[in-house]
Amino acid sequence: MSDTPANDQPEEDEEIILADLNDEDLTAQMHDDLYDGLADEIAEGTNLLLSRGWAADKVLNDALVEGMRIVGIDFRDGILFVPEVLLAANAMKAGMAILRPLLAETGVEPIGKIVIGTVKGDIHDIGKNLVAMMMEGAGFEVVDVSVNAEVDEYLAALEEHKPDILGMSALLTTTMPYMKVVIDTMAERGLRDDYIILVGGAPLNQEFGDAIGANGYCRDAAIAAEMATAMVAAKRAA
Ligand code: B1M
Repeated sequence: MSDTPANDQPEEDEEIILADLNDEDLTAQMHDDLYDGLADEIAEGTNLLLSRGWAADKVLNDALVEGMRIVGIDFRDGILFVPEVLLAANAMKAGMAILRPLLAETGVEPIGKIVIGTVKGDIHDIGKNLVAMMMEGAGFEVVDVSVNAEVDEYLAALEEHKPDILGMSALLTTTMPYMKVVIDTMAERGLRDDYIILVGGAPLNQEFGDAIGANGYCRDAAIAAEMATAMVAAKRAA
């Protein structure tokens, strides 16, 4: 029996030369590389597509956002887990870092803006960071107020950045009530209806989201990005 690979099948570890691929195959390969969290390859693919005359927003949408959409589906369905998604998000950021100045230059508008942070008393940031990255992948500009965010920090960020969405994360049953403090303070100051408010975090559920007056409870980062996209589109259409 021969130990050579069957016919024309490439060997498992055969190196793929991105520059040798046509645009369609390169885009498909970038989806795979994003899925596998290969930041260097994503940066190389992004530069290659740009060098072939692709507009920055086309590279963003067809190569990166589409790749991240596939990652998001498998994350939602339990096929990919947090470490893989963080690597994919990191790879996406490598491409975004190249595209960001070009997008700004050509005046391509983000589809919306979100201020996001983990609430006061809570330093869990992995889920919040994933949501931020997924939001970036979906085309949002993200302002991250980090962790342990007090109501005044949220309000200052809303005032300064004028986002469409306020996103809040909480991982502790002791900190999740603080979301209501933020929403109530916004209501007291007549700001509540100016923003779409999305909340998430492991101990939350839909009932809690409804009870505190959020516009949406997001079970995971993929749902958060989907919900944000749909709600901003609806707000723009209204
Ligand atoms: Co802590 N911790 N922790 N912890 N920790 C939990 C949350 C806990 C459930 C563990 C347990 O006991 N089983 C428990 C809470 C119990 C409770 O409240 N009933 C707990 C505790 C008790 C604590 C301490 C109090 C422990 C101590 O010191 N005695 C302490 C509190 C510190 C503080 O915040 N003040 C503490 C500390 C820590 C570490 C620092 C060690 C570390 C955090 C590191 C970091 O974040 N940089 C940590 C970790 C890692 C966890 C667990 C193990 C994992 C959390 C995580 O990152 N999950 C956690 C147990 C668990 O949840 N299974 C636990 C992965 C992440 C991707 O999921 O954050 O749920 P998640 O985010 C998801 C969704 O929820 C949603 O999308 C994300 C992605 O799909 N989502 C949003 C989240 N935020 C969103 C915001 C949105 C939308 C969607 O806005 C639009």
